[in-house]
Amino acid sequence: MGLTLAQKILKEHLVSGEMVTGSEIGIKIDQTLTQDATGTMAYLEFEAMGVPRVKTEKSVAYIDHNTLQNGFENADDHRFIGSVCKKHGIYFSRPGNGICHQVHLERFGVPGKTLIGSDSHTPTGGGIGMIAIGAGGMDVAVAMGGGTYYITCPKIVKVELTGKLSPWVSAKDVILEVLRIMSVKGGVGKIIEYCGEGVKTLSVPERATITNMGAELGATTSIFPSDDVTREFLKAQGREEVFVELSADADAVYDETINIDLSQLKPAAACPHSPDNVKSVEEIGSMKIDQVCIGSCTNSSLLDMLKVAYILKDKTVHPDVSLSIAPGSKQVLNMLAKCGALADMIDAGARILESACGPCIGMGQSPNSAGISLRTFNRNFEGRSGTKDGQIYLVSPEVAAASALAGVLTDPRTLGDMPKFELPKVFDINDNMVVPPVAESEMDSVEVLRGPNIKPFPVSEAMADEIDAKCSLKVGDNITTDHIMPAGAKILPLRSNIPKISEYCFAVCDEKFHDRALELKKSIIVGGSNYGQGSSREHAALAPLYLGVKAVIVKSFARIHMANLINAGIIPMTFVNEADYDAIDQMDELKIANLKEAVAKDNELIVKNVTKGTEFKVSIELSQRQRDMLIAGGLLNYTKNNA
Ligand code: MIC
Ligand code: SF4
Repeated sequence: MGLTLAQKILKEHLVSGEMVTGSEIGIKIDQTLTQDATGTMAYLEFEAMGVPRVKTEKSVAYIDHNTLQNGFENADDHRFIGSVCKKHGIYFSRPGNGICHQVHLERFGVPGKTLIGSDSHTPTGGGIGMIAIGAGGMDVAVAMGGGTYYITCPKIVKVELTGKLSPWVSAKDVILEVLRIMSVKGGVGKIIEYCGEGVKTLSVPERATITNMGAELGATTSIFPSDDVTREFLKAQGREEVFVELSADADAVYDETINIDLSQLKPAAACPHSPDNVKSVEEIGSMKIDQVCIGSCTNSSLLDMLKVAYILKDKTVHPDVSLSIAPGSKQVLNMLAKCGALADMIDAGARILESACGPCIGMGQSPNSAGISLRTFNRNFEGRSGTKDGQIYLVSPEVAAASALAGVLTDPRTLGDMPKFELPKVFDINDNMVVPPVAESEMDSVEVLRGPNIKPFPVSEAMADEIDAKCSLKVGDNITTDHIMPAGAKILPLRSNIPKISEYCFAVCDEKFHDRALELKKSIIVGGSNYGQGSSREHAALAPLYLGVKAVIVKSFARIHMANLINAGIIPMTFVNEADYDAIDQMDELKIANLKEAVAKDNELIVKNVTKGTEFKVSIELSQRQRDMLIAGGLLNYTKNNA
């Protein structure tokens, strides 16, 4: 039986377990990336492991999220990360060099290699045939130290692409269609593999838009074959030598198949407040808009920006609309400047932002009250923009630019003929904003610089034999990590200060949660399905840990968040019978006896609802490694115990 491309790469990197769907496998990691909002913690954790130099083929730290610096905190964190990198063998991409995923694709990604990143959109690397997976900071720290990375051996979904995109229809519309079909939880436990004749009609940046936003499916990752298009891209980046041709075997067997005829797709938008709430632009109609933001790791490539500049050229942004544009990397921005496209954008009235995440993570550009904002980003979760009642629609750069001119949601197919947009034969290459580490022999001369905002991470204790605790919070379905641990300009600077950032934990859902949880000292959270979807931020586990949360009982978990909970020593439990969810109220007292014994070997345990005088079953189907880790009180304790 043949193998799919993802299976081939996983098999080649297999360190433990067997390639049996649903079982835990350990893989060797070739490359890692971090960004600054998760990186400070990841490097504190790396330091705590006591490994002098990273053991990966390449590890890169990017500064792209916390670039506002409206206080000393972010700058201190940047300085800390820069000095750790220099000492321990990590390449440091300075602020201004661009968004981690865009730059990594351009300058460092290698087909056939494994990459984990402390950011959920790491699957962008799947656009050049990598197995690129988003993970919690602690997992990335372990991988930098040469440790194995563990995942559930995924199902493989084949997305068979046929045909060719019509003019003004975009890669964004492809992934929005996949999201419409599969939903934000449809990809959990799966890798999405793109195949078929349509693949060769898509350039690398287009493929990367699709794999990037596969994160919104909850998928482990997404991947495209590495073919002539990949070779051309790498050649233009001056890196042809890393090219290898990769594809699935002709007789590969897939768990599911989805067929998409590219020629049938139309411009689409994900409506508030979920990336899978997809409608065609036609269907939504010409809604009046207040804001347009173009950029983010999904849609900030040179190709995207050239299309936007073409649409804006010699026109003016509608008087009622604010348009901001953040090119994804220094390379993109510089090439736009040199070819004159940047001038076209500026002329039209676009507000040019630095090459960073910016508005995507609520770092500025929050829309007006109840404002309608079209964004080329990947997430439109409630409140993420920084405006609680902001109405965010996710669209392609083509829809965004056409609408910014018209002042209403606009189908770009009304723009007339589309010229052929092509990638350059040679990109502008200048890696002067990437600081290499010092040689190992000189590492002792590098001092690690810490600011006062950097506080030690909370220590978890070995598991107690019983939990007798109140339900400090009950929430519904599809709770995102933006609910659990919000981001934005005010909160992000506190990413290296868990006690302080915990004050905002779940503030979107319940402002009193922090005080209540602290008062209770220990508690349990109850939630619905797809709990913890979205970001990889381990702060969504570390803040609850700090606030005394011992277990989370939900209908189902998102992958990265569940791994982060286990790493933090918080027990993830799922209802055996989902109807039991309804019978629990916030502040009910829940009791679990013989906990250690059950976590050590059982797949189910009984929870007593002392308040209601009832009991219900929860499932704790975990690997032995996860069980041992929970009993030890999380990954750091487990690693120390085993050292
Ligand atoms: C996001 O898009 O939510 C982020 C900010 O990039 C996060 C990482 C973080 O919270 O720092 C992600 O996607 O993992
Ligand atoms: Fe940055 Fe937004 Fe991409 Fe997250 S999704 S890495 S915040 S650009």
